[in-house]
Amino acid sequence: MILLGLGSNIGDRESNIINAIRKLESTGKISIEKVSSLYSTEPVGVQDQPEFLNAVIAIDTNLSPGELLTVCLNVEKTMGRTRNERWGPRNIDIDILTYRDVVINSRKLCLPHPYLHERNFVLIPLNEIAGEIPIYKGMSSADLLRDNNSGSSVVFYKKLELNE
Ligand code: GSY
Repeated sequence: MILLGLGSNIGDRESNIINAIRKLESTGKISIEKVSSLYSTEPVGVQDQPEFLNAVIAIDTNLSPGELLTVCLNVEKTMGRTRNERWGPRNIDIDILTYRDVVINSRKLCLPHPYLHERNFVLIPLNEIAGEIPIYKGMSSADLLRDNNSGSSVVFYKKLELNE
């Protein structure tokens, strides 16, 4: 399974996430298989910034991990994403969380995503669409959430409707 995390905390956050998913699909190289709900999430890292909306999607593609990263970065760029502060606010963020069972540790890309297992804003939406998939040391999001009840606040916001 290939899982992407999406987040936004500037502007129309819901439209930003929907537009990003549509743009990924409109490349013609990515099919969207599952989409989680949107969650309102407490900022992690720099805390003095607006709340995020986060979602996780499952996709399929013949793109390699590196090619997929390029597509994600291009979508961010076409949406006007500028990379200012490392952990700061952003209109859109698209992270590759897992790419099947591929492991990569390069300067440009680490797979699985290195913070995947400790971020409630990823684990909770991921658990909605792929709760049984091993994502970290053989553990699933369901296992990780069971062991971790001290994380940052994540609250259901609304179902994500792509066809409106
Ligand atoms: O790495 C994703 C960007 N990001 C987020 C996010 O998407 N959601 C929350 N809640 N906090 C975050 N901190 C960073 S950086």
